[in-house]
Amino acid sequence: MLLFIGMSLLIFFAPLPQPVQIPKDRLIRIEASSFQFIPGEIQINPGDRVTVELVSTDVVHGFSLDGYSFELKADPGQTATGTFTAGKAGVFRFRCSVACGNLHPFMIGKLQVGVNLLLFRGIALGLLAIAAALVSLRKAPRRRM
Ligand SMILES: [Cu+2]
Repeated sequence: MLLFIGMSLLIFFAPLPQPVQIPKDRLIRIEASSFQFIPGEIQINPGDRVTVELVSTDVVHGFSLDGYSFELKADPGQTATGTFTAGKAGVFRFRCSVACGNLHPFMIGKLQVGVNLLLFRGIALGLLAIAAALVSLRKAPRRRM
């Protein structure tokens, strides 16, 4: 039992090496309309220099990226452009920063910088739990009728 607890702590907290990727220049075009961003999920690599083209197809929309001080605002039919360097790995939300209507608070997207380690750790923990369950089933004494 202690072995499994130790292994699960290791899986959860061990620093895993991020695969090294050569930073690239990226151009990402994001279409903003009430009340969504297209694409709503973006994956890039740490160190990438990202140029965002925010296009608004209806009313004024904003683009504010959590964790980075990066903001854009696009007028109707216009494109706003800005560049940032993805220096921090992790998952960051981006949201509309201009009140654009009823569902404005739900106008949110996701930027993933690097590999989703949490997902891998979760899968590993799940496999470990299955292994622990199998072992404890084998150890349980058999009862005779
Ligand atoms: Cu909005």
